[in-house]
Amino acid sequence: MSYPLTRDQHLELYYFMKLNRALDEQLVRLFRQNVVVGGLYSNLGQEATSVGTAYALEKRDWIAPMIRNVGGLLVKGFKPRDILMQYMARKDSPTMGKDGTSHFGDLKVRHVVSPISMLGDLVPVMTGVAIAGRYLGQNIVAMTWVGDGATSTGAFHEGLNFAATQRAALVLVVENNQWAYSTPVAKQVPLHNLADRAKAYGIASSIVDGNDVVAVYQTAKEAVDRCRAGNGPVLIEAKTMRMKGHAQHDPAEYVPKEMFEYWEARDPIARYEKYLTENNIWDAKSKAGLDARIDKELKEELEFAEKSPLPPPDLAEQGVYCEGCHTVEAEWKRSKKEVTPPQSSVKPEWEVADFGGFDLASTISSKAAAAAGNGGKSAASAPSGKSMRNSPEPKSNGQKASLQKPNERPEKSRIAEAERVPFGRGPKGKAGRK
Ligand SMILES: Cc1ncc(C[n+]2csc(CCOP(=O)(O)OP(=O)(O)O)c2C)c(N)n1
Ligand SMILES: [Mg+2]
Repeated sequence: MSYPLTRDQHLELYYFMKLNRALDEQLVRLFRQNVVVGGLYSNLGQEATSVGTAYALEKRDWIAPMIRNVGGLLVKGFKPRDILMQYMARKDSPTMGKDGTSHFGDLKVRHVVSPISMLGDLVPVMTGVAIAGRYLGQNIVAMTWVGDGATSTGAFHEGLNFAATQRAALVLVVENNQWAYSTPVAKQVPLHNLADRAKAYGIASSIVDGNDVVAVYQTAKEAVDRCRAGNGPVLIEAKTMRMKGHAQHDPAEYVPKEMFEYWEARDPIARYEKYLTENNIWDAKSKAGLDARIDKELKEELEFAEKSPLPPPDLAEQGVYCEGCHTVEAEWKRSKKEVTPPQSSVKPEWEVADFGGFDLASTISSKAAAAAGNGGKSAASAPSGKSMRNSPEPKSNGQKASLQKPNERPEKSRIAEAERVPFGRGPKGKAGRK
């Protein structure tokens, strides 16, 4: 599916990517001047992934960024001053100087959940955000990003399984930037495409060229729309490259020189500039105008950040615990009656798709099995009692790939006449009913 972008939107994508990079470079200068208080993690080379995915969201939607998603923060409405002051631990920063890196969010206005440093933990958290939004009738989509390394954590897998089971409106962007600290992907995942992780959870997935901002946006928009329509989570693998070391302390000497050269030739901003020129979306004058605007804005933002003082010592003991400093209230977008009894009441006995046996005919009446289209035969008919699943490798040419649809769910009709079995949740006396 194609989602046309207007000229203004095209230029806005450029603005955010270029601002992301300029801010990155500014932060490096500040780090070297020793005014950045914590660690600094470069976004260089990943601007298209971060900006293009977040750009597919609406104002009501939620994000949870990680260290390389400053682009997403800018798209969601944070100003460079917020990010600068945060890294400089200034009093006027979003955390009032209490955190020296990226741990800040905005639950009220911009719908940004603060990053969690434990890799993968945002997957279950954002699944919860998506489910809460559905419960409250908000029709929101939740998006978060994980690195290639983070896809090997337990929380990633638990979270994704939970999201899939709940059919949560979660867009999970796997930023495959080829490295987790000094570990290349092939040394920690036995898969070529990380999008294949989705297969284990029966959810849709896509692979996209993460350095092509238009392709990233198109892929993300399709995923966001799919989620909003209630079709369950989508995993997007964006193939990109971390163009610096893990953080400022790391010169990335373990990365082959040729690999940097390969990705340098695919720089997302240089590529997009060429695209804008070749498609007559801008000319030299409009480019110069945008660059000058970014330059001016960043200077003003830096000036503001530098004027902000360091926090006074007594602030350290304030705001540690909430003592009524803010209210936590659900934003209901539908009548509570819909989710409280009697409307919300469900049958006290679960419906099951099948009984889970190897031989379907043993658990589903032959009439129901015939309705499922196998003429009453067992679905698993290998003579040896073994079955084999075909799982073809998804093709990727590095461009936006079409969405891989999840496995089909079992048809309800297949269980229409199946006998009920004890389930442990039925009302007294009914459990075990035939
Ligand atoms: C659960 C957990 N294990 C280990 C770490 C330490 N750690 C921080 S960043 C990082 C590498 C992350 O690599 P990746 O997920 O690919 O993200 P990238 O840095 O490439 O964006 C590690 C191992 C952590 N924060 N959390
Ligand atoms: Mg990585």
